[in-house]
Amino acid sequence: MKTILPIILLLLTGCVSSAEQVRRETRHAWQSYERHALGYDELRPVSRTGRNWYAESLLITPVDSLSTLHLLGLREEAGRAQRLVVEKLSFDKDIEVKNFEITIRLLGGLLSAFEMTGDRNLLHLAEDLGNRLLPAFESPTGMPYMYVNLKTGKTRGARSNPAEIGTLIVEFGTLSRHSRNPVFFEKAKKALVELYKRRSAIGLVGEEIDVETGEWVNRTSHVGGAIDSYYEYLLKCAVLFDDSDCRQMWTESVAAMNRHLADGNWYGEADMNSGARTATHFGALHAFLPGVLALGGDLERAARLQESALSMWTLHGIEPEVIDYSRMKVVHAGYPLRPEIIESAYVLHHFTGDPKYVRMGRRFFEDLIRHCRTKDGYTVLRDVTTKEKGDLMPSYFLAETMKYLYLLFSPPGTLDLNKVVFNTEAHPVNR
Ligand code: DMJ
Repeated sequence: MKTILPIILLLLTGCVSSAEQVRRETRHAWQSYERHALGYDELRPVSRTGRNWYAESLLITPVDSLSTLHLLGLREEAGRAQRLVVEKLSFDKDIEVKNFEITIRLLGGLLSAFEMTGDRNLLHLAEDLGNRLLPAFESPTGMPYMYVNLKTGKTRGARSNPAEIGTLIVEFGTLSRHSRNPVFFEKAKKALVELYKRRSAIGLVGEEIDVETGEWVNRTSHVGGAIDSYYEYLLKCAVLFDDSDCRQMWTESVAAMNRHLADGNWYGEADMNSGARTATHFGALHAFLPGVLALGGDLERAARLQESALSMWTLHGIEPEVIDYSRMKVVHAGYPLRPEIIESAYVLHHFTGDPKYVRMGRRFFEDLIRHCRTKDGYTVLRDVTTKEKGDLMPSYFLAETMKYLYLLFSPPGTLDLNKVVFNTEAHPVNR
């Protein structure tokens, strides 16, 4: 029964619209969390247990799921999630958290749900969290430390990377707007500018930098994990806040990226100073780029790169974490339920109207059901070549993967992409 259930579900697809199916699967994932991991940060769907990121729970899955549950009209589930968050979530905890992850999942999730519902309890939680994260920016350069203690404000982790330094302004800027306190926007913008100022003569950034000395520790440049959403937020800062500095930084950065990292129909790795190719790797995280290129107006490059990403997905019937595109061989075989390729299909569909992106999404969804669905939610794969399952449903599966699938299959009026900007965790905030 275990193995035929996904097939039965796929056979039923003819009778129900794709968007409705995504709603049902989202309900399945959320209710599985409620059943086996309620109160924990994340669900382990195979062992049917919960896990926390730190010594105490920050309700990461409930907060990260809020905007999706509201958007999909899962009213009862959204109500339960929101009550849990409002009644139980407190940031007054002596724990050291990752500034970037907590910002994109919790600050972004709270602010987006506040905008959707008007529930000021969510804004108060966001303000409290924002204030507790602020000490992270107290480095000699203004670029944030990687970790901050929520109670004491003690920081740690001077070695950081462009993604963790530069992926804060959508959330901190939105918090400034709602709290009428400019300090959040100012700190996040300074971090972004200080990082940009340290780009190389050919306009690239590296993979690791010391926020105290401002010196690069690793000079490898690419568009994958550790750098990816830095580029995303340069553009989204320009779009969301109509910020001319961000617009200029994006324009110059995307030109350098296209010049030195683009490699045929892929984007590879290069030395940030010389531009010399250092590896021909591309992966699930890199697959955010077609969506960002499309948002930036370069539909042609975006469409070509999305076709490359699709060929990575179809190599083994579901997407590996990293491949070597020169040989089309898997380098890292896991699939942690990542959303980026689906997000890009959704954004490209919005801008082009081309139905091939809906067909692409249909394929992603069916493969997810086939390989990652369990009786109690969805799980990561350890290896896409063998389809061996792991035991985790990361919170971004509900925040992002299911939301972008739903939006891709829904009528255009469901959410107007011209009126919102998605943070990197898929929480929409109003322009
Ligand atoms: C999410 O937390 C965010 O999308 C982040 O920018 C990258 N990693 C995960 C999803 O893959």
